[in-house]
Amino acid sequence: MSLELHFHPLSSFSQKVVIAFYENDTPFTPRLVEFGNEASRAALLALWPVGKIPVLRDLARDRTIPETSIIIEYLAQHYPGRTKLVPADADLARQTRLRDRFFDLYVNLPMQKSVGDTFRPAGKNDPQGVEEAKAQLAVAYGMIDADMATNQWAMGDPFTMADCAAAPALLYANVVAPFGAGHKHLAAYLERLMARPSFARALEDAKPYIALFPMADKFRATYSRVLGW
Ligand SMILES: N[C@@H](CCC(=O)N[C@@H](CS)C(=O)NCC(=O)O)C(=O)O
Repeated sequence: MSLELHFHPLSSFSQKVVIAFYENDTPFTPRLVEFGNEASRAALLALWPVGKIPVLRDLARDRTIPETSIIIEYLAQHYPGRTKLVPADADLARQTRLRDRFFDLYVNLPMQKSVGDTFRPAGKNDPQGVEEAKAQLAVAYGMIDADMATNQWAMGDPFTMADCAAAPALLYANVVAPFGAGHKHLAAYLERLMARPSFARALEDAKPYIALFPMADKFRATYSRVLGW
């Protein structure tokens, strides 16, 4: 198989790319990255010294492609399928990229900041940083809720790269900082995302690893009705 994805099924940015693969039934060989395993980490760093997952290897073209948005653009260009993850129209493509960046920068990263803080050694926590991250999430929630009052997906009708970015970011963000009763359009959007077969399949892949998530109990309590975990 030409495509190898170095990733972890629990990682939000990995799920973003896995959704893109599953949308178009694009075959790939999964390569599990385990940050706690020195050999696994060294193999990742040899591919991409920044050390972030996921990273795509395209053996047919001998290319290494890091960064989720770039990976999805690469798939859309070289392995297109029925779901047009990046619209052909230049204007719509730019709007898709804006929304994709929005979910990465203003939902996924502040969510990660809050989760990452729980891994810090005692005395090294960053409560102010976490507070700022949660304030950022609150702003993003309000903006997404307003958009989703009239939209099915981030770009309206078509499911795009922006929805791939939104799904895992919102899934975990809702555990870290629950949406609350005032964001019913946002909550309905996450429900639609979770019902989307590509994301449902990515979540099944993540299920065996959920105990590794530091807020696993809260995750199960939040989603037991929908996921049945
Ligand atoms: N901008 C990157 C972010 C990737 C990212 O933050 N991945 C996380 C996992 S969800 C990671 O590798 N964290 C490990 C670390 O920071 O050491 C992308 O879009 O690919």
